[in-house]
Amino acid sequence: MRFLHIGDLHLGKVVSGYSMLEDQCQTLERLLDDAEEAEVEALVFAGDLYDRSAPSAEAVALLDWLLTEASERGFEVLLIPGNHDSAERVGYGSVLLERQGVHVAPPFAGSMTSVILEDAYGEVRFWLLPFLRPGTVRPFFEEAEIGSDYAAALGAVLEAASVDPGERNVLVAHQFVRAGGAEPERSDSETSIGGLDGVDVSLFDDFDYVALGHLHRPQRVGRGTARYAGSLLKYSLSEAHGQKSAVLVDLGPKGEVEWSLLPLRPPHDLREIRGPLDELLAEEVLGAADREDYVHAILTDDEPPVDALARLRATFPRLMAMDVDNASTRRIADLAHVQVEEAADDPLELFERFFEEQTGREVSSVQREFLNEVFAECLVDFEGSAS
Ligand SMILES: [Mn+2]
Repeated sequence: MRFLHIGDLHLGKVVSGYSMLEDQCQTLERLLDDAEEAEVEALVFAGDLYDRSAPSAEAVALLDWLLTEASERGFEVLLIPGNHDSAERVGYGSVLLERQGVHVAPPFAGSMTSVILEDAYGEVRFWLLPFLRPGTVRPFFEEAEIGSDYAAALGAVLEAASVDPGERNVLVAHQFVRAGGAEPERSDSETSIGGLDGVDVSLFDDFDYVALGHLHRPQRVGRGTARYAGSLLKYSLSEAHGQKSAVLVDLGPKGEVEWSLLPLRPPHDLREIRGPLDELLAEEVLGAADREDYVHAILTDDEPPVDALARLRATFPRLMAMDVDNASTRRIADLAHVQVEEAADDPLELFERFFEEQTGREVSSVQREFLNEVFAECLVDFEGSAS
């Protein structure tokens, strides 16, 4: 059986003020085409379908379209709610959807549900685990010592499910999973803190494949058959350098699992450009890539022109952010580590030293005159309020 494992959709997400809805829609449509082409039987969505637990009307309409389209194209669809979703809202109409081959994990009510699909080798059991917190699990396992321990909570749920390791089993889950002591690679668009909520992948040894959602960078967790598919799009500047993908999984007879990455094809990339402004805006540079992309511009000019932001915006309609990285900003970053060796009695002198550290220049006489005035005013205010 061949299925496609897809990670965090976050439908309705807004990044740096830009709604991602249109890009999400187009990327999903291309993904459905690719899935058809690859003769995939089932689509597995591993949670965070929406970006918010109370999603916008447009986001709901997009998921509605996705499920309808997937079902009409003949795919079996499996989905679970993630930590961004409301399990109840995602579960709306799920009994009716089931009849159309759309299998939604219901809100947790004490046990893990499963769906059986069949292929030439027999049955494959897909276990659908909604995102779980210890507090959600505790009331159903009063004998177990769960407390606030994620591993204990998941362990209790898995044990109660009595997974038959002789069968073919696939787990769909949305948790923070690590392998041994190794920390997975994180992205800025994730909201999990990834401390106490981490569980070890060895908890899932009975499953032939583990389809994970939660972390936004595509990656394996220990073994190659336990994976985060990664998010549908790049949802933060920290993801500019990666490539998003879905995982094409082939289940053979028990014990035989193969996988490969299917790159996602968003209409606009999110990328980082770095250099002096004039270079970034040079025709030959602009001609080499799509200026409709989401762009994070990092200027390295010693003194960026005052109209830099306006010129970037005029060239890149989807400019996400502009930052400056030059000797002066690095010095500021370094200042955090500089110890003040001796405190100056005179605040003006202290400021002049700070100014020099930052800019590499001495305060000019005109600047000193201005500073004198400002300091005189401030110190009066300060001494006035102190009394
Ligand atoms: Mn997520």
